[in-house]
Amino acid sequence: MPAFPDIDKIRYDGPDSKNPLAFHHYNPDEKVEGKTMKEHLRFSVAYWHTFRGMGNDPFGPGCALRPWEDGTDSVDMAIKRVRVAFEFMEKLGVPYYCFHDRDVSPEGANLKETNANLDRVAKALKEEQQRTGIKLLWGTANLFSNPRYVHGAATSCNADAFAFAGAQVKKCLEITKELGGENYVFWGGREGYSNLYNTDMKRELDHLAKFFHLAVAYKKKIGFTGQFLIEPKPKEPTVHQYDFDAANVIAFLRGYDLAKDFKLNIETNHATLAGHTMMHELAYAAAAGLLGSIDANRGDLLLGWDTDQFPTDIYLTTQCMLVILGQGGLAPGGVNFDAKVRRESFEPVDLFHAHIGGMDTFAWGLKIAAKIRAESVLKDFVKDRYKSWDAGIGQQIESGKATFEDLEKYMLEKGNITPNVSGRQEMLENVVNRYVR
Ligand code: XLS
Ligand code: NI
Ligand code: NI
Repeated sequence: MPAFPDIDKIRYDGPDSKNPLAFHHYNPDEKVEGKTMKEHLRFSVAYWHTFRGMGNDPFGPGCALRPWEDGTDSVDMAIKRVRVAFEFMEKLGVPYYCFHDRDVSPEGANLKETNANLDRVAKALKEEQQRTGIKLLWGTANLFSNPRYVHGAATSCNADAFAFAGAQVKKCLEITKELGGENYVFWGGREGYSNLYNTDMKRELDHLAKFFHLAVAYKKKIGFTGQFLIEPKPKEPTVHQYDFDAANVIAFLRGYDLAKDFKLNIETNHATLAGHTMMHELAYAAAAGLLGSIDANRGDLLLGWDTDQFPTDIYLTTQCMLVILGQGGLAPGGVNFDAKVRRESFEPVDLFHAHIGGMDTFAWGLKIAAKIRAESVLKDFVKDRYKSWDAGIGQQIESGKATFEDLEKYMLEKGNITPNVSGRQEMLENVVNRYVR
């Protein structure tokens, strides 16, 4: 029995189609800047939201209609759910998915049972991957839901929690490797603090770095070649998360000699929670050569938390794609929809509408960004704006030839300077609007 009997494979119908269950911009084989949309965007479905989210919020339980769920958290149900997930992803036409170990398979009475459960479910995941050709973008371990992680995992005051987390990540790395995962993500679910009165911050940060070094060592040991990614988030569930934002994570990685082994997975709603735009976070990570992948979603201007809504704003996706195209793409990373349907959108078909919208919005943003780049308007403006660095004193400073004495001599001769050029922000915003349609 199919889980979505009324839904056929979602097709590309073009921008003028009124069919809500069709793509209007995402045309997987269409080429943009020499690569297909499928290759550029590398879309992924998030198992946790789409197959485990029931719409619960702090004020009430989940009320999503998911006719295939039997209400148990059993391994049998987990395996049934795998079939549903792959039917969904196949009909949607996404090439990738992502999971936490605990999304796909339930915890047992102890680590041994838990691992055995995961092995059984992983077998079903592998079969479905082989049947459909859908691949694993990344795996990750849930180190935040179980009460054992109440004080965090790698940053817990309890060494046993660190040990359990290490064992859990070890297993999850093995499974991710077995399933051909192209990346592995660390999101510091409770790696932070709620109050500094009870916290040894220095010790916790050292432990977090230790945890990452152990993961790198094990990765090498088993020959897992996927990219390690850290996903910054400033707060929620803790008041302060240690992987606050891109700048913070990059400084941490460099300070603990980890920067060669990790890149960043940047999430829109986390960027805004940190008081940044998504474009800022992407540009910051890309500038360090560490932009690895993205969690695509958006927050709500009027709500202050990680609402994980599907992206529908073409300015946002245009800005994302400008940075992503600017660094030559995301692979082996991708665009993972870490996003969930609203509680009010409780029917199975809403899962399709949500993903179709997110995929179309990114495809549209890709097309717009490529047009902007083809006419080189922003690039030329920026190049020209910095031209004082291409010759004369600017060039001497950049190449390390000029000392403070040289700068003084130069300015004593020149006497004074006036602002050299307008930033033209409004004009450039108008220029971008010319392409956004
Ligand atoms: C939560 C995070 C989480 C990670 C994976 O806010 O976005 O879903 O992406 O652990
Ligand atoms: Ni995320
Ligand atoms: Ni998030």
